[in-house]
Amino acid sequence: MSFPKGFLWGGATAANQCEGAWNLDGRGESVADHFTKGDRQTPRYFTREIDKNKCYPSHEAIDFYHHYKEDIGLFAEMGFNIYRMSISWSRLFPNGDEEAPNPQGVLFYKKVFMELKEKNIEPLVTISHYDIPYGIARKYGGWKNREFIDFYLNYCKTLFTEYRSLVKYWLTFNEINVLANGYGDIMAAGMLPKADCPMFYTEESPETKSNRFQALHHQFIASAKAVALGHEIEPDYKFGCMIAANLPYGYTCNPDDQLFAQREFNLKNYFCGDVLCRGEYTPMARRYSEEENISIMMEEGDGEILRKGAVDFYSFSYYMSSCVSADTGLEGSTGNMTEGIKNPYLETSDWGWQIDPKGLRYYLNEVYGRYHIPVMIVENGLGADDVWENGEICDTYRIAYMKSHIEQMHEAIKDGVELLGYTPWGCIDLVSLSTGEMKKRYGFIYVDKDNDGSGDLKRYKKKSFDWYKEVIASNGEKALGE
Ligand code: BGP
Repeated sequence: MSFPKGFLWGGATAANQCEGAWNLDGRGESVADHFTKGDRQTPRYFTREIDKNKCYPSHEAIDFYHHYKEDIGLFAEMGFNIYRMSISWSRLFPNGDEEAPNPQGVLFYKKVFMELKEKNIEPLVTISHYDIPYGIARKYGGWKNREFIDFYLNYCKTLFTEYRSLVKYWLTFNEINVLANGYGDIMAAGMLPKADCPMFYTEESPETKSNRFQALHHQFIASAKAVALGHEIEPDYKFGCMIAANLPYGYTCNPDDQLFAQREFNLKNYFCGDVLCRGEYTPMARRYSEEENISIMMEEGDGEILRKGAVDFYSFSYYMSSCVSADTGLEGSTGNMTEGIKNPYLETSDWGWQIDPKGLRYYLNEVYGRYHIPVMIVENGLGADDVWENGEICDTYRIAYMKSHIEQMHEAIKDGVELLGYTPWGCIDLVSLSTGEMKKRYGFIYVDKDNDGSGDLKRYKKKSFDWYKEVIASNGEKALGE
């Protein structure tokens, strides 16, 4: 009944959403430090200058920088054997284009990795999680500039050599496909607008679209080169791509809806997956680029670089599914940087994301069926407004969400999927990416900090903490029973 021996159970965070200490010990500004707080109704804003009258959640976040020992202690208490975290690039390279890293930054992550090692927790490190040094974004125009590849590789070289004996699993770019899916010019590509504007604002023109795909191409090359470099430095390193799972169901059995869904699935997952896992742009990607008038400048030799830098495993974030239809007049729904049509069979979270555990099994089968390489779920979870009642947070809704997803993971394993591990998102409460709030919580661990910035950052265990601990101790069995 349980999961395969050695299954990796843990949790996931990202530096800009948990670390804080944004200007300490030589760290430079990151693009993420320029996003203000929003909420479900109010978008986050990007401001070119830091405005003292505005709130920027990444500046303090949950102050993991000063609480890492305590937090890792709590992860160890739950029994984690893996912890997904990211490195703040500008903590190591304050502007991004320095030759040598900031020694205090190098030391900080060394201490974090040592702490994990002592607790027998394997780090899974995202090299770039929406966290680009502001200096190079401003000076070189972001990832559409090919020079970014060298800055990134210099950063990777530092990571791969400094932490050689401490890290084995690496992810090159978080949710790399957001660029292909029309999001993240500022956040994921560091292409800064001339004036302050909402974080997800994209002034769409043939030029901005081409810039986005150009930036994506450079990230593909950077990823492939990083994989090759990493394998050269340490053959035991394992690299994964990281894709935001996008699961669009055709709304009806009208063949037009089904074709639409298939095309969406391909473009939103396999466009990037094929380049990263197979080292090639598939014909479907080429047709799309032609139809959409997207021009991507490639250099001679790029094809070979991509082929030599294929990843070792496929990892993804999964929160929900959506529906699509050729009929445009249907009621819409929102989600993790995706839009679609409301599915009448599914419930939604308080933030409107459609909860679909069976979709996770479907997705696992799809991607494993295509690539035949091991798979890892590196984000999943329920963002909810947790409330204290009688001195505790009784998050049974989170337990139900996780249980239903773990059950479907187990089914997928029985289907034959080689699933390596599971690191649910925001294992400790942290800043929400899309809204910048603290109110949208994912954790097993509650952090005393509110939307208005009040709170003493004290950590508390929620009911889900003990439940997940039992899940891990039983290698999953606890989640499979009644
Ligand atoms: C993913 C990001 C994460 C994370 C998560 C949840 O897209 O990789 O950084 O935040 O979504 O999203 P949110 O924080 O908006 O609820």
